[in-house]
Amino acid sequence: MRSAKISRKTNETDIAVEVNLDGQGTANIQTGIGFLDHMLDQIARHGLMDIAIKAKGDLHIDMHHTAEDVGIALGQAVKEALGDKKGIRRYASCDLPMDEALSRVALDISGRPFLVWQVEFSRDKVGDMDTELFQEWFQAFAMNAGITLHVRNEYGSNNHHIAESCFKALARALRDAVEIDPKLEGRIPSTKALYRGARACGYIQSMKKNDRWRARAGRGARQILVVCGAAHPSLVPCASDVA
Ligand SMILES: [Mn+2]
Repeated sequence: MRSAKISRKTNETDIAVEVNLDGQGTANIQTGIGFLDHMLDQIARHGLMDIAIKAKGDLHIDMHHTAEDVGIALGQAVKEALGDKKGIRRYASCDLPMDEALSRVALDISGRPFLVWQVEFSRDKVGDMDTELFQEWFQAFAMNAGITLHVRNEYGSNNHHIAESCFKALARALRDAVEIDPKLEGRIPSTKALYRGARACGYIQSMKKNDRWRARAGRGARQILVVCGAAHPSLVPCASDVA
């Protein structure tokens, strides 16, 4: 089971997070910010992961530290639960409608954190939460989960719907990207990892990239990284020791 527990305490917040990526969508979330709880519930429910969060933050100042630090801690928990990322689908996207609003998330569980945020709000607050904090939350989550994350609201007028459709789209895309792909048979979906693995086994002695990928196989190679004319190399079966 892919799960993790994170405890994170600073002068501003004290947060405990538990995540089970292979859960049922059970949420037990108390951040002290009602609307944020409602959003994180969506991630559990529509991401089909179990999430428990208890956060005590300096809400007497404002919601900034709590929203950001909950994003950090949940991101860290997801990253830890993913472990070596063996067998995951890695890429996913979701167009998610909510009444008049449509939001889109595309993500890559890449280990290269990045956030593209193209979402605008017409009000300062939704419920008790400052709308500017949604970007802070997504930024903190992407940086700490190690995810390349693009979020875009295509259209919509109701600010509650705009925010919620972003969180639900993230949930659905995460659910697909962390899913184990049976076709991968436990491999890490990265040519870099394939190359390192093959090299460690002595299957590959050297590899060059010029106008195309070429590799020289070591003794006893069953698979080799090539392939002619491809933008990226991949492992293919190999009968001889040179390809
Ligand atoms: Mn709602």
